[in-house]
Amino acid sequence: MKSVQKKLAKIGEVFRINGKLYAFNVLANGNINTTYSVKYRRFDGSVRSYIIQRINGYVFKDPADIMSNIEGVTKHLAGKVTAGRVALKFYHTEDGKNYYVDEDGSYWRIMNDIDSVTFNVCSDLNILRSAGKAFGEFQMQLSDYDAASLAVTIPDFHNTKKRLDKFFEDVEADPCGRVAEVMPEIDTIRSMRRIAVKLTELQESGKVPLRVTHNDTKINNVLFHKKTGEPLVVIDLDTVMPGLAMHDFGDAIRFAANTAAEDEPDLTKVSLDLDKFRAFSEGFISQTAGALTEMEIGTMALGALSITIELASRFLDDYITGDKYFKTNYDGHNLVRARCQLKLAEDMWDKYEQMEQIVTSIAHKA
Ligand code: GN1
Ligand code: MG
Repeated sequence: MKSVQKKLAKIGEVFRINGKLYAFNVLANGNINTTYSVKYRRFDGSVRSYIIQRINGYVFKDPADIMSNIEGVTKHLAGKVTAGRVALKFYHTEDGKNYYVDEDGSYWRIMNDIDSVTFNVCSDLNILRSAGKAFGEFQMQLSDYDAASLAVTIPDFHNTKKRLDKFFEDVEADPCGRVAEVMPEIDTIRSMRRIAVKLTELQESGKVPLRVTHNDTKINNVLFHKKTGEPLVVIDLDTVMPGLAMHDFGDAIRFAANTAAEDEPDLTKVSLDLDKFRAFSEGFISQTAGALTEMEIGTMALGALSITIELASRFLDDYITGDKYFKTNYDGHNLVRARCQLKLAEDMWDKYEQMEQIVTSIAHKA
């Protein structure tokens, strides 16, 4: 513990943070990077907190690329902050970099800690509507951002076709001998393959446009005002890349419109809540309707379904190949996550027409 504090203090020094680090704690929300909240006492006696993150070098092969994207995107967004919203601020080292590479080759960064509240599971429809608004706004604010200047931080991140090809290759190879135990889940993914890759095919044939998207729109990536519940800012910009609006919409639905958590082991609790779906859709579409094509509006529900199957395959792939990608809290955690996503995908399929109708009617009213 002491050595972690020492390490964090060293990072703070490199980023020229004023004062002395006197406390820290680990934030457990993310599945990839390691995140700390740190408290500093400034030399004038006041207290400030910051977020320090170590970027996961297994997942992000070139963290400097991420940080260059973040430099550009945060600057762009800072110029568009409206009343009631706040900007994300990344600190810089003496030589002007927004990251620091330590002696082990790990990449570190520091950003402002924003007084706020986040939600993992949320039943408040107003909050869900606000989250939709925040992600929609985010998308629109980046609509004039030069997509070509963005490095692709994870190639084919939401290429469901390639994800599934890789999944079935790993099933064939069975490197950890875990395949026999998950045959029913593999069969379910196989049976959903056709519908899951449809959106990728539409993208490949140019029927839906690439936009600058967030690509990791879990609702806990929106910070809300503690009292008013208004969205303050969208965080976690590691995967801002050219992508599909339907994936941003869909990933948010996958996470926030589930009646249970993403890793709920009791599958009887897992389903798609159409009220939550509607609330998020109202927020998202209110911001984006003017920009979206008919085809995009018509494939929002497909975005939710395909990304849920994609996530199921990513979790199960990680389980089959030895849990190297996502952080896990217990043995079999990735399998539990995969089962939960499959149950949700099945329920989404049952409610598919209703999802489509909800989105279409909101878009036509907007
Ligand atoms: C990862 O670390 P976190 O929680 O922001 C993952 C997302 C998944 C998510 C599932 C770079 O995001 O794609 O949807 O876990 N991020 C990356 O919880 O792979
Ligand atoms: Mg993330």
